[in-house]
Amino acid sequence: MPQLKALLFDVDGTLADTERDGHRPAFNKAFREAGLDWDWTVELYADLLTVTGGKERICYFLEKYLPGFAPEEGMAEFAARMHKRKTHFYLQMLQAGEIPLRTGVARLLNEARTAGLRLGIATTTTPENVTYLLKATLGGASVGWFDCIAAGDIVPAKKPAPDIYLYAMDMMGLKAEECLAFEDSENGIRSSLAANLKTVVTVNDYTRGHDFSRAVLVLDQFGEPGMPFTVLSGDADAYTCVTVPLLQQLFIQNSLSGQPD
Ligand code: XBP
Ligand code: MG
Repeated sequence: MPQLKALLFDVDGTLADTERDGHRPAFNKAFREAGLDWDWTVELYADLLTVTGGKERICYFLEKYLPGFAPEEGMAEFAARMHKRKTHFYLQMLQAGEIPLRTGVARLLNEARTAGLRLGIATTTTPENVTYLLKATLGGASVGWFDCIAAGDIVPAKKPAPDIYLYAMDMMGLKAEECLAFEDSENGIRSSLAANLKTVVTVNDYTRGHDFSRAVLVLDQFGEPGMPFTVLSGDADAYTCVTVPLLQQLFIQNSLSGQPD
């Protein structure tokens, strides 16, 4: 009988709704500080999110929307310099407690730990962004709840490549058949599926229309007792929020039916 051993979480959009009111304004602050009048609006950012990684996103923006822009220092150096300042502003927001966890995340992490499930992170964002988010929302000790925080440039290819999930599983000594992944976006689930991981999705406003046809379950949120999730696709039985028994049930059903192949 297959046994669920670990939960592997994406961060941006999954643990917290970080993009619209977190990363996006932090990029804008960095541009303004540098004397640039670029404004990444909520609408424009939907397109920019098709590229994962902040430095990669800056380069994509320049190539597509400002093709004449040629910084003296070179594109990669310019993007890295802007991104460093963007990270500074983003960390300030985290430290100020401006970015909460999504509904049900803290409860689920606690329940998973109590049940003896191992926890890991697989994200394209910068490592400090993860540790600051965890410390600000769950306390300093929470960083140690995760056996591996796989983040950012530690792998050569970011999502949708499978590299970050493969790296996390390698570090944790786990096989894909022993884990469930949690994602919120198409780039994210392409990455987890390419790493052969059964994947649960919680959507957000930027990702509601993405293709999640190969997810084991798609929800609007993890939910809480008294604050039920809405099932967008898949079968959550009689459950109304994501709990360890629901995850174990999904894991066994989908292991037997050979998901995600
Ligand atoms: C998240 C990202 C990140 C963040 C910004 O994607 O693509 O780039 O938007 O963080 P996912 P950085 O949730 O699929 O991991 O600026 O630190 O890259
Ligand atoms: Mg995400």
